[in-house]
Amino acid sequence: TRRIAVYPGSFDPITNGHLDIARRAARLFDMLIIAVYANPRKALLFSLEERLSLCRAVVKSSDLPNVRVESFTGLTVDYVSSLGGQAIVRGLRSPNDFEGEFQMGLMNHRLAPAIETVCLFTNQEHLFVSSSRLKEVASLGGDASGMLPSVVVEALHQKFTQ
Ligand code: COD
Repeated sequence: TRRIAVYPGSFDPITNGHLDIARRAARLFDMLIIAVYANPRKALLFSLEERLSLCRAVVKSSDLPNVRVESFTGLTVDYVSSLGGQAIVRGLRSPNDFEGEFQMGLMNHRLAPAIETVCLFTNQEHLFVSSSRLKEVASLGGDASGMLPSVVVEALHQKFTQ
């Protein structure tokens, strides 16, 4: 059977940290879906359409033939089930991330015992890469290149000079 994993997130916007997790997870599964959550409980900078199109542009330029980008609403476990998927992929940077992922993973397992959460550790170079911090850096005119795909650097620049 084809092994399908879903990497869900806000991706507001996608960073090199996200991309690294996606690239590594894509090697573990037949298909990886980067799943952009439509309405996370966070203040968003980018619309759903913008977050999707940035993810798609990044995947397209990254030679990841078994990675697709989709959006979803509702429960992550329901979305994974609807695709016939087996796993949820998440990334861990810190004990703080672990706390949140642990709680979410246990809840998701309770809701859907057949779906496993697979957490990958961040690469050291992406340890302090986060969408929220990079939005702050970009909004204040800092240089975020090297931490973000160039198409995202450009999109942030557009947002903050509009
Ligand atoms: N290195 C490694 N991993 C990273 C890095 C980095 N530099 N940056 C981010 N990550 C990881 C994050 O730790 C996370 O695992 C993932 O990448 C995505 O991060 P975000 O911030 O874009 O996405 P989140 O955490 O806001 O996504 C939350 C969801 C949308 C997945 C969640 O709210 C959800 O599942 N919502 C649907 C409703 C639902 O099912 N709720 C019940 C859950 S129990």
